[in-house]
Amino acid sequence: MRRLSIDKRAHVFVLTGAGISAESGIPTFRGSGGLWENHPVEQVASPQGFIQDPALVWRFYSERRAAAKLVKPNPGHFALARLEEELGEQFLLATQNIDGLHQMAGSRKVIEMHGTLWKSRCSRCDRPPFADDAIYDSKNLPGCAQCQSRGEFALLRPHIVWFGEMLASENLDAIEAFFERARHHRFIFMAIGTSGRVSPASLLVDKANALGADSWLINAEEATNGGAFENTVIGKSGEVLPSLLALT
Ligand code: BJW
Repeated sequence: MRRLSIDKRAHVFVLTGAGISAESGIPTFRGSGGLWENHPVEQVASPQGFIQDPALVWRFYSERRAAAKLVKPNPGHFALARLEEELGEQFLLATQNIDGLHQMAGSRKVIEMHGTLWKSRCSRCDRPPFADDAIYDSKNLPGCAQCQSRGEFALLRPHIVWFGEMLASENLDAIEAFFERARHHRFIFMAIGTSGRVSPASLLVDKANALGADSWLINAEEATNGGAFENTVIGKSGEVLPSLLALT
């Protein structure tokens, strides 16, 4: 296997997925014991699922809020925060995770592609998303105060990107702008702890390759889009990243 060498001139883009938080105790989606086992994905992570059974969806995300409050970042999260400190604007982290562990480890600029567990928004009006870590009882689902003030009723929903929903365009634009800058330098693309099954995140490697990036996959097993990477390191991110990401 080739050695990864990151020097001060490199531009590094990192995409993370559920696997990076596995060693912190958060189950992945598609592994054994994965989050979807008790709930079919479309029941809890789609707009249709929310319309059909908002209580089930809020129970699912409330349980995840409660569990995420108890966990801490692991050495993989810390290694990425250190690399950002060293590379500054030459580094960008985009995560599919909603747990906030990268920020807790010290990462400053984090693109949360699939939203965050720690905000809610109205399912109907244009009130901006707001901080919310409440655990909701299924008999007492949260309503929107802004709609209520107009004499209307609408449920709050988690500020999460569900299946079939568009990702925020400002996030995709920020990734594209970084790629555009990085292509003129030594460009390293890394995907860490992600099965490569969910688009558009899974397609970023193809874009990066087309712009001349050196692409690396760091995962506990081969990924669905694994063939797109020039280099693969099979292992646990918390064990692999601290030495792999050390500057040369
Ligand atoms: C370790 C490790 C350790 C373990 N160290 N590694 C047909 C109909 C409708 C839509 C589509 C369709 N076909 C395709 C689509 C598009 C769809 C999609 O991709 N679907 C596929 C499932 C087929 N995507 C979307 O809908 C997206 N929007 C979109 O495309 O808009 C345009 C559009 C609209 C309408 C139609 C078509 C296009 C939105 C995607 C939103 C994803 N949301 C979720 C849930 C919400 C967040 C939450 O509740 O947490 O996000 S799905 C779920 O998967 C979650 C994750 O972020 C995401 C990715 O999963 P991830 O992170 O890769 O986790 P795992 O578990 O899959 O993998 C973990 C890996 O880690 C494993 O490989 C382990 O081996 C490894 N690992 N321990 C290193 N210690």
